[in-house]
Amino acid sequence: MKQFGDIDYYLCEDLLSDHERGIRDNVRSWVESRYLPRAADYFEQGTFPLDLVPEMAQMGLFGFKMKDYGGRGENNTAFGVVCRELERGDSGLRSFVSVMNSLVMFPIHEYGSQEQKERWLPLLASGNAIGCFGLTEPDAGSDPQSMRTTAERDGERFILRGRKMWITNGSIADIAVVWAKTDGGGGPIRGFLIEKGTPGFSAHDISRKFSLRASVTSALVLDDVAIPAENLLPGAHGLGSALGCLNEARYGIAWGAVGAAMACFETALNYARSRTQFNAPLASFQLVQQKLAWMLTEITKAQLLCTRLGRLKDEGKARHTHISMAKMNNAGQALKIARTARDILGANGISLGYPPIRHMLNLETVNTYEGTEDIHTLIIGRDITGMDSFS
Ligand code: TGC
Ligand code: FAD
Repeated sequence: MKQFGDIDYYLCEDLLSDHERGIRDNVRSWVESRYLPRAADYFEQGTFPLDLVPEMAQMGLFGFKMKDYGGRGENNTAFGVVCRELERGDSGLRSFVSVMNSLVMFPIHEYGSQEQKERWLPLLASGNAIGCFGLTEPDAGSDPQSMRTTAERDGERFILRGRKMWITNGSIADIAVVWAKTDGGGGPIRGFLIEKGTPGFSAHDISRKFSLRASVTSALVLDDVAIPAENLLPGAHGLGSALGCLNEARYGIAWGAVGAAMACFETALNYARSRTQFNAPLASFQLVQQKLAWMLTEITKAQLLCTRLGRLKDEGKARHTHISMAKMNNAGQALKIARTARDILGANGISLGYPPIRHMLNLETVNTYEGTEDIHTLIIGRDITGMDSFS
C-alpha cells in the first residue's frame, strides 16, 4: 500500500531533473516496502536492520556521490533527496547512510592514501564493510578542539589512547575514522583508520536511549592501540579536515529532517480529517487548521532552503555557513513540527502505532548531533558579525 503522498506546496519537485525524480521514486518505494512495515519494531526493539544493508548497497546508496571505487557518481541534490526519503522512514536509517557516505567514505576519498582508497572504498560501497566516525568524546562535544585522545608516533606505528562517545555504528563498524591530537596532545588533530579487532580497541553500545533507537550508538575505547603509520589519513590536517566531513553530513541532515517533518505532517493531516470530536472533524477546527497551516509553511520553507542549497553545492558555491543555516533551521523546525503532529493525534500521538512520536524522539538527536542548534546559531552569528562568541 502506498503510504507517502507528495507534500510539495511550492512545487519544489519541479526544480529537480527527471533523473533526480527517478532516484526519489526508487528510494521512496524501497522505504515504503522494505523499511516502513517494520519501522516501529526496529525502534521499539532498539535494533538497526543490518539485513537491509546489502539492499541499500545494491541501490548504490553507499558512495552515492563518488565517481570512482564503486560509487554511483550522483550530484549533491540527488543525495539530499535520498536523505529526505530515507528519513521519511526513520532518522536512524538516514543516519546509517550519512555516516557511510559523509563521515567514512568522504574522508577516505578526500584525505586517504591510494592504498587506503583501494582497500576500503570498494568494500564500503558494496556494503561488505561498515564504518564509523569518532570525533566526540565524553568531555569534548560541541568543542572538539578540546579532545583528549592522543596519537603518539612510535617508529613505524602510532599509539592511540583515549575515549570516543556517542559514535553511530561504533560496535558494528569494520573500520573507524578516529580523530586524535598528535605529539602526545601538543600537536595538530589528525585522522586515523582503526580496524575492528585491533588489540586495545573496543566498542560498547550505549543503552537506554530514547532517541535514534533504530541506530547503533557506541562508546569507543582506545587503550594503547598500536596501528601502522600508514593508517594515518595523509591529507587530513587539523580540525578543519574533520569539520570538512561534518559539512557533508550536515548537508544530508538538512534534507533528511524535511523527510521526517513530511511524514509527521502527512500523518497529522490524515488523522485530523478522519477523527471526529464535537460532531466535526478535527480538521474543521480553526486551531487545528492553524497548526496544519504552520506545519506546511515551515516544511515549504525548509524545502526551499535545502533545494537551493543543493544547487549551490552542485555549483561549488555553498559555504559551510550556508549548510549551518539549513541544518539549524530544518532540524529545529522538524522537531517542532513532530511535536505539533503528536499533539494533533491526542493520546494516539504517544503510540508507536503512529510515526510522530518516533520521529519526535529521533529529532531530539538530529537537533543535537552534527552541531547543536546553539552552535550553528553561533557559526552564523560569527559569519555575520566577524566576532567569535563561542567562549
Ligand atoms: P575554528 O577556529 O572555527 O575552526 C578550526 C579550523 O577549521 C576551519 N573550519 C572549517 N573547515 C571546514 N568546514 C567547516 N565547517 C569549518 N569550520 C571551521 C577553520 O577555518 C579553521 O581552519 P584553520 O586553517 O584556520 O585552522 O574552530 P573552533 O575550535 O573555534 O570550533 C568551531 C566550531 C565550534 C564551529 C566547531 O568546533 C564545531 O562545529 N563544533 C560542533 C561539533 C560537531 O558538530 N560535532 C559533530 C560530531 S560528528 C556527529 O555528530 C555525527 S552524527 C552521525 C549520524 O548522522 O548518525
Ligand atoms: P555539549 O557540547 O556539552 O552541549 C550541551 C549544551 O550546551 C547544548 O545545548 C549546547 O548547544 C550548549 N552549548 C555548548 N557550547 C555552547 C556555547 N559555546 N554557547 C552556547 N551554548 C553552548 N559524534 C561523533 O563524533 N560521531 C558520531 O557518529 C556521533 N553520533 C551521534 C549519535 C547520537 C544518537 C548522538 C546523540 C550524538 C552523536 N554524536 C556523534 C555526538 C554529537 O555530535 C554531540 O552530542 C554534539 O556535538 C553535542 O555535544 P555534547 O553532547 O557533548 O553537548
